[in-house]
Amino acid sequence: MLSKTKKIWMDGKFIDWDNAVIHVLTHTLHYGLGVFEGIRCYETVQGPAIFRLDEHVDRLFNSAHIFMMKIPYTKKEIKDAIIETIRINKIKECYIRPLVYIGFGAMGLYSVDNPINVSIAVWPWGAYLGDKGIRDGIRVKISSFIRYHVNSSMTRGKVCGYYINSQLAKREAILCGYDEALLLDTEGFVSEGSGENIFIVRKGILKTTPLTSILEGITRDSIIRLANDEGIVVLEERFTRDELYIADEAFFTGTAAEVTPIKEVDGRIIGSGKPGKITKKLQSLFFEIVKGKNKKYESWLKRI
Ligand code: PPE
Repeated sequence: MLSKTKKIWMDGKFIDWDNAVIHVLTHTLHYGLGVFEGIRCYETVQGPAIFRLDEHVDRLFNSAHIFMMKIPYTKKEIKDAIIETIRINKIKECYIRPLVYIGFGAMGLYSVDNPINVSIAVWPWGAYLGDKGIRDGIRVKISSFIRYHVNSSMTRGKVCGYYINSQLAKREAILCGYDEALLLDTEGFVSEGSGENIFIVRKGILKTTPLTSILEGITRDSIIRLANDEGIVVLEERFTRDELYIADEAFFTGTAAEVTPIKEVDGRIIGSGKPGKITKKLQSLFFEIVKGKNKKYESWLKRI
């Protein structure tokens, strides 16, 4: 169960956690059209810092744009509300969940006159795939469920309904004794995890899925930038599950999952079965940056 904080921002007002409720006929609850973000705020020696706030808020507005939802606030208002929500809850480190949803009004699929509501909640959230997962790596199963075709549910938007596919994949993977699922795209190439992007390393080259069948991950973007700065060659190129099986290293990236090494896929050990050299290098750089210990990437942190 998640730990409560004090207040949740709902349409411009701070509401006590236990009173942050909505009507059962809220449109999004029935039909899944809502957009959201997942952002992390880390504790640093100079106080809490939000990682890549601008990019997350840009993506929230892009998701809403794709699905023709008009957010009744400016980007600045949303950013200020996020910062205020962290301050009012007096929390040093947290996960931040802004949600834009279609409110109570008409039912049925044509809901253009319903209100667009916004909420922002924060709560403490540890390692998504476990501390042991971050340290030693996780076991992954290729899902029997396929990532949506880009023309059935567009993958650039971070949309509520998109996650029924992820939940089917995740449940299947856990039921089979694995830690996480990896989905293939409609053409059979590797796409992404239930809530993560994927990278592999082969012969010193870092490879990640191109953006056509995946969410445009902000952690993915950060890792590409770090790898470039470290002189590691990065290819955004499709690859198959057997290329993953014979990779030297593999890891997942995501706001919740951070940088999580993959040690096994479908019973095949990846590389040495331990987090590889490049994975460890990028992972430690990532944690150094988010925890405010690397001045070079200071512009990625919004200090509050
Ligand atoms: N792909 C998917 C499908 C996805 O949901 C996420 C984030 C990513 C890639 C990585 O994107 P980014 O966070 O920008 O690096 N998944 C969010 C939801 C997790 C949840 O269980 O809720 C997250 O990590 O916040």
